[in-house]
Amino acid sequence: MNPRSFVTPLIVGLVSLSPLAQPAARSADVPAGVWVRDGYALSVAVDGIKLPRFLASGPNNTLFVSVPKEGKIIACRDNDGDGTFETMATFVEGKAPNTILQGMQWHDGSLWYAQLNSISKARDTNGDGKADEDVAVLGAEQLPTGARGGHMWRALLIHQNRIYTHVGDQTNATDEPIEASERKKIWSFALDGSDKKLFASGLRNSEKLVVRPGTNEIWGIDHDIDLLGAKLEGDKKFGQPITDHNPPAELNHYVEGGFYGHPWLVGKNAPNLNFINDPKLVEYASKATIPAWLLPAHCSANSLTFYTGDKIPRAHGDAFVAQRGGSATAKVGYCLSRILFEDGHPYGEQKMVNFLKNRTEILGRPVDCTQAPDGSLLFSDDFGSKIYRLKYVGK
Ligand SMILES: [Ca+2]
Ligand SMILES: [Ca+2]
Ligand SMILES: [Ca+2]
Repeated sequence: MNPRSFVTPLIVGLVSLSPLAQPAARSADVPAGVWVRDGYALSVAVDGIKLPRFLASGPNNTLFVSVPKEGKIIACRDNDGDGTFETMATFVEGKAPNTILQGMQWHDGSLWYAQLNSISKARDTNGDGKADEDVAVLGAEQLPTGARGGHMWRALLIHQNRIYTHVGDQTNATDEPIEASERKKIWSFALDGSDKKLFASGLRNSEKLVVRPGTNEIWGIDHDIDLLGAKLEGDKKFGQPITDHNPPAELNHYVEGGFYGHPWLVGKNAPNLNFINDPKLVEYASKATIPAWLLPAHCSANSLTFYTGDKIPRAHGDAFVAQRGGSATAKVGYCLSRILFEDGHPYGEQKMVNFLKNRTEILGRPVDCTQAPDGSLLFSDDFGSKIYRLKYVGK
C-alpha cells in the first residue's frame, strides 16, 4: 500500500494542520556518505521545513521548530507516539524575518521563545494547534542588547523559576571593561521579568544554556574567537596554520559569579595573542574558570542537550552536541557528537553522526538537538533542511 494514502489533511477548528509532505519513514533519504556510529540508525524525521533552526520538545509528542528566516515557529506532531510526525502547523508566525527565534523552551503550559530584543511566551488556549495568546515577558529595555551585528543569537533557559539569557560579543573580541556592556554575560530574571541579576561574565557566544540532569548546574558551549593568529599569519600566503587550529571551543559549567576569560583568554587560560600586551592578563587568568572540556576550534557547536533517557546504553547524563561547522580553512564540525560524563565531569567525546564526507564534502550542518519522548535524539540541519532522528538499535 502506498504510505501516502494514510496522509490526509487534518482540520482542527479553523486551522488546517497541513501534513508533512510524506510520512517520515519514506520521506527523503539520509544522503549517501553520511557516517553513523555502529549500533545507531539515522532517519529523516521531518522533511518539509525550509531552513529549520532551533528545537524544543513540548507535550503530546510535539516538536517545536523555529524558522528564523520566515519569522515563525512550527509545531510538528507525532499523534500516535510512534516516532513519526504526521502533521505540522504554524504555532507562532508573523515575526519579522531574521529577528532570531533562537532559545525556545516549553514551560508551564506555554512555549517561551527568544527574539532579537524580547522574550515571550505563547500558548494555545482553544486547542486548535495555533498560539492565540502571545505575551512579551521581557523587552529591549530590560534585556542585554541584541542589536544586529556580532553574535546576536539569544539563549534562553528557564530553571527554578528564573529566566536565564545571554547575547554574545558584538564583535570578534571586544576589548572593553567588563562592566561596559551587558553582552558577553548571562543574566537572570524572575518569571515576570523583574529582579534582573548578573549571573556570569566573560563569555564570547554561548547559544544554548542547559541544566545537567539531577543538578542545578547550568552548562553551555562557548564559541571562541576567530583570527587568533591573524597578526602573525599576515597575508595568509601560508594559510592560517595558527588560526585554523586555535582556540578550542569550550564546554563550560557556568556558575553564579563566574568569569570565563573572554576576550582576553582562550582555552585553558592561554592569552589571546591580540591582547598579549594587556597588563591585566595574569589578573584575568587568576579569576577565570577554565573550560570543563575542549572541542575543536571553529567547530561551531551551537547546541547541546543532556540525555535523560534510558534507550541509549550508558548515555544517561552524557551531552549530545550539534556542531554546525565553521570558519576554519580545514573543515571541522559538521557532526553530532556525544561528550561522555562520569561523576559530573566530561572525560571523552565521540562522533555519532558525521556529515563531512572524505573530510571535504558537506552533507549536513547540525544546528540544534533535543531528546525525543521515545528516547531517541532529534537534530536539525539547515543545510539539507531536514530534522533527523538518531536511534540506538543495538549491535
Ligand atoms: Ca506518529
Ligand atoms: Ca489556538
Ligand atoms: Ca573561556
